[in-house]
Amino acid sequence: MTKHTLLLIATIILIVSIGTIGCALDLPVDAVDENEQLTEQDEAEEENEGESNPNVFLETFDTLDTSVWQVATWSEHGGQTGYDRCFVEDGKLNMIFINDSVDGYLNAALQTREEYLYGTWEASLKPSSVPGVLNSFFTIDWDDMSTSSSTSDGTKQEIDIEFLTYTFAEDFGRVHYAVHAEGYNSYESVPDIALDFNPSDDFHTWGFEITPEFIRWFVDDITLRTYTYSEGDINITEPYQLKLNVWSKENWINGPPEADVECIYQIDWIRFTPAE
Ligand SMILES: [Ca+2]
Ligand SMILES: [Ca+2]
Repeated sequence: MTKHTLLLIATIILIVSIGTIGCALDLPVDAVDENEQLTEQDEAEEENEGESNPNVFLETFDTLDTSVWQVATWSEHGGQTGYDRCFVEDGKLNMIFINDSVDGYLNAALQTREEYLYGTWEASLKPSSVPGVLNSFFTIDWDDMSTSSSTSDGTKQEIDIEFLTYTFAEDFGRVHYAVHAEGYNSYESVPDIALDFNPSDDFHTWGFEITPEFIRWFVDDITLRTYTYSEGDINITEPYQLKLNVWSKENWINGPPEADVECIYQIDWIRFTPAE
């Protein structure tokens, strides 16, 4: 063999060796990628438990889908709502109240375009830690959608979860529950339910089950209150929209919050599982 042939063989061996090492290095990298994908998929499946049921409504707020949600752009509870204070960021819906020193109360609200009735609502919520604002999660039959003559001719049947942020303290807080309907006496939690944690410290799963006989409110699978229709005047009988909003006033909510401070209410996901 000539020197050139030897050099050629040596070069080929070197290239094959580098290729083999490259493949060997590639293997664990691929394995890590697969693991990462599996982990993300597992997390999504965990968050989307029940997704196989086609009747389950699940919103994870990866985007703000305006075909599902109507973002309020009107004035309500003495404040102007708008897209600026109702937006998705990092997989979470942010709803912001500002006691603006120039423009006054700036609110936020959004509601489903579809209607729902019996079933269980769950939502991962983290209310604002700033005292003096109300953060809500509620049902409202504002409009009887079967009639076009009026857009406010619903029963006003309403089921509330309301956080009054002034009640929050270290390892403590309160949550307000209520049921309303036009022309009927309301059911309200008085005094409001005491909690052994501050709801603004972290996300918790808040929700209620609505049946033809009762309403049951819970947090993280612990039942906090049950209202049986036979103990009051109001039955939930009509389809409703789900709505969330942030607002303030002096009495009851103990507002307003400090001027120009962003009071941020975060919602990670919302799920509705219809009754069988
Ligand atoms: Ca109507
Ligand atoms: Ca989310």
